[in-house]
Amino acid sequence: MIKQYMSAMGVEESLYQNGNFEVKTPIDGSVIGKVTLHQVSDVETQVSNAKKAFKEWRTVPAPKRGELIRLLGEVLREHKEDLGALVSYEAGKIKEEGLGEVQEMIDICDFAVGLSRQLYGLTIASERPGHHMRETWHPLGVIGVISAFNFPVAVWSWNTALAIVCGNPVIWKPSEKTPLTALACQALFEKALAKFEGAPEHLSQVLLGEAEVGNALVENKGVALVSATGSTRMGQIVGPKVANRFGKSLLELGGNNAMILTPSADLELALRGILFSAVGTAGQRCTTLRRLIVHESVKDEILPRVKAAYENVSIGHPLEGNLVGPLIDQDSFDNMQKSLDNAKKSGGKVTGGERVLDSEYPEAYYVKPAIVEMDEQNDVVRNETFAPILYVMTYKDFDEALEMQNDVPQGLSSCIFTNDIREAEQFLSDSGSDCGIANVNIGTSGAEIGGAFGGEKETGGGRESGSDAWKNYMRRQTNTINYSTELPLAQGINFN
Ligand code: UN1
Repeated sequence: MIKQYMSAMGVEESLYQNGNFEVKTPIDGSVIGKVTLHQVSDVETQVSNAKKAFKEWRTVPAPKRGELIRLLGEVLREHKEDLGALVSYEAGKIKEEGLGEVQEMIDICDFAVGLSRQLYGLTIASERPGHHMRETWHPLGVIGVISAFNFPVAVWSWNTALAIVCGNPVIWKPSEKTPLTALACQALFEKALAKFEGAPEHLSQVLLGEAEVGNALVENKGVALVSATGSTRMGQIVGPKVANRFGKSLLELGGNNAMILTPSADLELALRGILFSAVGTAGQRCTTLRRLIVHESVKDEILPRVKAAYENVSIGHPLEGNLVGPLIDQDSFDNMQKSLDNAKKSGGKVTGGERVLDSEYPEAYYVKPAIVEMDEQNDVVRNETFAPILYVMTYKDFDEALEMQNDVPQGLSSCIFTNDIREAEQFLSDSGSDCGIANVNIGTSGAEIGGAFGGEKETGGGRESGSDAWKNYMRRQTNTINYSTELPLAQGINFN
């Protein structure tokens, strides 16, 4: 199976069959590939290759750079099914979500192509006669991308499509849990390159490895920007290391996303919003709905319906029409059980959460998504567990709900379901949700690529994907140009 997809995408067998690092599918725990990991010493080689590529690529006009990404978008359209299925095998996503992830890649390519003609700067009014001021944007340098298992291909594309049109080469260290999809993306990038003239070698490189290889990339002074997606713990290591060498970082870390469900809400809509956001991707999105803050008058109406919907959700092989696939591995399952135990100890009432299909798949971890009713938002709730656990808490007045929404260390995504315009606008106001993403009558997950994606506090502060996130991949320059025959000084200083 894997071979069929890999060869369709042009990945050489030697790259994923002869290595000594085993890649397992979360679907049944079997080995689906054997790759060779890079060594720490390979990092310097890749960085110096990338630096050479940078010198050439930055001189190619941006719209022409956009043409390469247009071709990448075409190749992705051609191989959407192959790559989508591979995402399912390697990350355990259901078919629809694997395809959806590839669609995000295609969308960001389209966005980046348009952007390649719109890397706009500013003209600024100068205070001096005969002077012009401008602000211009220039390619930044080597971009290091560190990505997580749960969006094994889209996160690479958000960074790479923008980095390339902005004039930069990319070195990508994917999660060690998902190296096959990374090799496939690299092969697809090379297919696009084959149709393009004038690109240097090593514009895109893949660096396979574990923490020490990632660390070498983070510490390498030749990497201008490190864009890292993963846990808050990882970000706490990466951020200070990059800052210490005055590099730039773009961090996309944990989320603890909430929905405020108000008395005026359309409950049918809310139910669907809860279901996709809380159990979709088996709770393994950084935008997964983890907290339901429901008005006390609505709880008894909505909760039985949520529980019934949870009972009906089909769990199983992600490519056989189910809605919930496996967790990524045993660690993930163990962490989920630990959080559920802690929740129980602190008074939580747990429904679901148990392992299922274990006789059919003894080496894989399928679970019933869990609902945990809590009396209060305690530290168990404040901690992000990357698994399908939805904590349910009630509120009395709206200010209390807002307070609870913001009273967690993370600040990625949030939403409110209401038909009351005052509540909706307050939620979106300066004193409302403190998250990078705040939605009305839409769940917390499944953001479109056109907006800036990311969040505040322990989420790391970075923004990638749409809006003006491209500015992360460029350096800003302020220019003052004197076209007069005088040399007036700013601030009216007389220096004669
Ligand atoms: C992630 O989980 O790392 O908004 C990214 C979403 C997707 C991206 C999630 N567009 O759910």
